[in-house]
Amino acid sequence: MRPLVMGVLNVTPDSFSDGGRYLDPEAAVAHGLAMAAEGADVVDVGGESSRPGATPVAEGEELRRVVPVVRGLAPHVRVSVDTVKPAVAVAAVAAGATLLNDISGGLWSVAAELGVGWVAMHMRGTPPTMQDDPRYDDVVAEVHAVLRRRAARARRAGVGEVWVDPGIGFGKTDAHNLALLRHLPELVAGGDPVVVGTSRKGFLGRLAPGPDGAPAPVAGRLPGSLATATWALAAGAGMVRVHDVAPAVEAATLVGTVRPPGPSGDAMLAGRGAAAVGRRR
Ligand code: HH2
Repeated sequence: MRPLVMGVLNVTPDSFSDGGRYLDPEAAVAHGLAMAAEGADVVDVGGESSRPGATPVAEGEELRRVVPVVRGLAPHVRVSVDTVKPAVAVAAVAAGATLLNDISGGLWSVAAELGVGWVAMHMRGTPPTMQDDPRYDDVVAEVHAVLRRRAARARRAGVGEVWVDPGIGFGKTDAHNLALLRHLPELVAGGDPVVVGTSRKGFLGRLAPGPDGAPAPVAGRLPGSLATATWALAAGAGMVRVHDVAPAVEAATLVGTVRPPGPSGDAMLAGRGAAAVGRRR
């Protein structure tokens, strides 16, 4: 069984890489279906950008963006909703979403009440200011401890499918991101299936600049996105969140073939994460 791929679908005017492209619900649904056809196991629909410095979106506007797109996609592919607002989570689940992708890491009781899966992502601060000098004594230990605590709390609350995500780029310097990627095997060893999202993020451009020394622009970050997704999968992550689905599916297929079964690999997805797999198309 190969690890899973979550395709990103931002129904926003201002997301850092695909902002403005899928504001029209028809265009958004068409892109979601195209990602499903490329092999995405989950399409992650978001109506509020969380890029550094992003301005929060009003609840009514986020509902207006997200709900019709979830409704259009849910009969065809598993849909997650990328939101921190309980009302948006409730409406998206009513429209067919079965997974809450929660960058705040605080919606476990909502997931429990709705009877859906939950992705607990780690974020320090909030998007408007999270990149203003983030500091940790030991970023790996602190992030892993927070995620383990939240996952345990969610399971106690009755959430049957819990994923943890170190939140690359969310209140983290480039060095923090690298440390979290380097130490992914320890997070995997904790036993909760792990999601990782590096796709097209700014640190890739800074760490692997072009021949002229300039940071790679968003459009030039596919190699870095694939390299880090492959790294994460090889380290045992159960799912990667990506914009470019087709190459990620190919990478996931190859890693799934090479990688021995591990805590967040085949055995995990066949066990505790079975709900995720069972609800795939
Ligand atoms: N990253 C982004 C948004 N949601 N969810 C999880 N679980 N993990 C991530 O790393 C993650 C996430 C940011 O990327 P994107 O959605 O492309 O951009 P924007 O926030 O500008 O809409």
